[in-house]
Amino acid sequence: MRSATSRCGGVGVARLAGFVGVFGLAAGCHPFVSRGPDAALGAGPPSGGVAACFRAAVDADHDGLDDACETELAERFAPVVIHSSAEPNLPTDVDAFLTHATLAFRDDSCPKADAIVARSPDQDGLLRRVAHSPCSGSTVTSDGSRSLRKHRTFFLADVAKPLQRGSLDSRRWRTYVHAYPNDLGGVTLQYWRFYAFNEAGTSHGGDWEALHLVLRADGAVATVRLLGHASIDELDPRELTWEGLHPVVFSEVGGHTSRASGDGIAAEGCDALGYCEVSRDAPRTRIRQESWTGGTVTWPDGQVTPGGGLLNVGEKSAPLKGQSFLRYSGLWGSPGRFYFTSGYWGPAFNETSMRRDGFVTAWCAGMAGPLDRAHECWPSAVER
Ligand SMILES: [Ca+2]
Ligand SMILES: [Ca+2]
Repeated sequence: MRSATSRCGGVGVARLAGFVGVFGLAAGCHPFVSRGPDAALGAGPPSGGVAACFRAAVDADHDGLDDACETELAERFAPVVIHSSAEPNLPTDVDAFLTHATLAFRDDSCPKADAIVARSPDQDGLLRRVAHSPCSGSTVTSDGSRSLRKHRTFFLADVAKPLQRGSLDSRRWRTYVHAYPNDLGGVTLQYWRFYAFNEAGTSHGGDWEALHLVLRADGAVATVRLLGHASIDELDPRELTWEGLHPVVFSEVGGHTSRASGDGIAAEGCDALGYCEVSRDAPRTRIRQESWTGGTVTWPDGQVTPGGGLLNVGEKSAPLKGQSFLRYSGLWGSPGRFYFTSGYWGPAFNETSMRRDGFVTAWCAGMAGPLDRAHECWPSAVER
């Protein structure tokens, strides 16, 4: 992430708190595409609507929503992700990545605290690690402590160059879904994707990106949030292209930030010599990923391969299907010389639009319902 600016500019979620669904457009930002707005604006919630999800039969993640209904809703609205044909770092999934990963600890003011903790950890192996830094007397955990400036932290070391490419097997292109009740009386759907490396203006290991769909109680899409560079861009649904109920988002080349169009995203595959941009309508400029279960990936040469589908990961306090990586509070790449050349955090500790008090906006914006937000939305300790 973090290599360019959004065409519409970032609108901080905090600034819009209380007005979500009322103001959709940033000042000076006009809708540039409007396709399938009936679907986008709410003509097509799943049968039974969002209300059906609040009649929970099985609620293993304790958010007040029926788990199967969460997943069904997520499948219906799952995005089409357009990657550049020039993308150097393709998506992958957590389990494939961890196979080649090394968990370590670093305190940059106390070299004797540095340690290799585990090689090829599984998801559970990321948790319940404790490091004591003798210089400061600090005790840091791998599933609660968050290092504000990435100075004293657990981290997954940058993987070797060939693995930075990501998965050439598109069945590994997993999309991780976080669904929860929101303060509009509806459901927020977050779609997270993971990359082993970010090769852009500021390179770093471990990159997580997401878009959020904020559904109202009637099942209509009130707002689309795209994780930007330092803030979350809040868009009216009419600013995106839709294929039925599926929003189309464009991933910045190398940096992976989600955008509403391919404008300014470099690509290969144009007929003309010189600069070339990603276009949804020019197959040779893009890799088209359908993120829903059973969806496919279409490559610039026309080849079609299976996609990785969706996985409803549950909540940080109660992960589903063994996705305990949510609780890992360290970095997904090595600490670098600078903040922006260091690995980033996973979804539940994500830095984008994080509030000064540590509230993880990218994970918890507008969260309502029975979840314990004190536990769900803040790290349990903050380090330097
Ligand atoms: Ca649930
Ligand atoms: Ca959930």
